[in-house]
Amino acid sequence: MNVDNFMSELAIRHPGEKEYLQAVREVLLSIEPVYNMHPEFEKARIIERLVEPDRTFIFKVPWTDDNGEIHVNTGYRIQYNNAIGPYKGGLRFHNSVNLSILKFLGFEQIFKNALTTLPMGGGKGGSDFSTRGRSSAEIERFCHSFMLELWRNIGPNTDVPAGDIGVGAREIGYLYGMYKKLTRENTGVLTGKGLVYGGSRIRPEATGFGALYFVTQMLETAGDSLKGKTIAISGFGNVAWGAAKKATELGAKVVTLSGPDGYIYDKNGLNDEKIAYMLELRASNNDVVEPFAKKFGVEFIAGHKPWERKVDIAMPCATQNELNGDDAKQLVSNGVKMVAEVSNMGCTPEAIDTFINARIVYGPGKAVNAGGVATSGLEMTQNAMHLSWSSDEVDARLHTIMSDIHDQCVQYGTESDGYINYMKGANIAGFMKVARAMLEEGYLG
Ligand code: 2IT
Repeated sequence: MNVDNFMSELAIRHPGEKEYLQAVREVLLSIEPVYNMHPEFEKARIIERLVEPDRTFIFKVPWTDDNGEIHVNTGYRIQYNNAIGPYKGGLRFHNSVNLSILKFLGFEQIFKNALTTLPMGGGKGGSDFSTRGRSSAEIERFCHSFMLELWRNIGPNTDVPAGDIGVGAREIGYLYGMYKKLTRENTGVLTGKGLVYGGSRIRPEATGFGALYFVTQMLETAGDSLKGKTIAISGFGNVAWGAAKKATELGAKVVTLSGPDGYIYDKNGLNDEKIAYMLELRASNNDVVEPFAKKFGVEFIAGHKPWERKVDIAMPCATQNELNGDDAKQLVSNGVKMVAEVSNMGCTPEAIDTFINARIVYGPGKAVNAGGVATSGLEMTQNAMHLSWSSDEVDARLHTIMSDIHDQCVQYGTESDGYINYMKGANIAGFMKVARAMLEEGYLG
């Protein structure tokens, strides 16, 4: 395989799908040497089969607002690859959603899920519907309409959706209610459910907590520790909340949060009260972070990103391509020690190159944020066994999984100078598992 040639052909087949092409290119560049050492992969056309989703559902989602006006959005579910388990991945409700973004997310999800050690394939879905400014009743009607189409294509052993940006416990509840109504089944077909109807303990915290367990391991491997480190976090949603909570608990100082409107800088670091307020702010459906600065009298820098601050660790927790090449240069010149991507594809290729060339430890999203989907996998296990585990039990399993992912990155990503290229490690480890399963299952697998 030659990556450039392959990518040129793929770009012709899928014109304009820039996020999708970006995600595929990153993985192919990492795995190229390994791939070319295994002629059986080339012969089985593993790459050609991997980059195309098994199938994609695109459907109309009509709904009515509180004034009785009719709106129409587009709904999607991409069943990408089920070589190692049922399709698994979140639903994103945001006005930026399009096919390219969901394909990039679904593609990433294949490798991420493989890294978790649990039997889960890759999928993703969502809609260009935004919950911003919408009442709960409107969101409920939208979710019902979305599920009226989706339900035929999912199932606890075929495809198990969860949340992502814009889809939290409230949306999962409405979606689950409708699924149950239509199928007359209560089989836990979604994850991220409320605790009282089959959700798992620690699932809301899992992405952020898992990220911090991973960061702790990266630091320990580099002979360092989290205590006293300053951290820049972007976003202020569920993922940023979990990360801020665990980072603070482990003795680090979180000094920033951000929204589409700018970022807040809190030189003293967040405390429990401020972290708890993040949930309230998110639940207000406002999508802006400035009220946080107003409430606590901290600095707000409109229209800027947190990456201009001098910190030890940068943790993008918002969305794709939120940290670009210039941001990376700024962080490096300010002496950043580590970058842990918690959002999916949070760093642009230029940013990643900048970190790796400067030999700064960079943890890619598909490893760092895998605790979220891993805990979804644990929710599936509990549902299948008709029981629920304690927080300690789930947290212990999450610890073990994150540490296993870290080991896989070290195994496949350690370079000759001793630098651990976590991106390469995660891509190769995830790919090898899926590729082997596809080989064993034959060309339709
Ligand atoms: O990007 C992700 O891994 C998620 N949004 C979570 C997916 C899941 O199935 O829990």
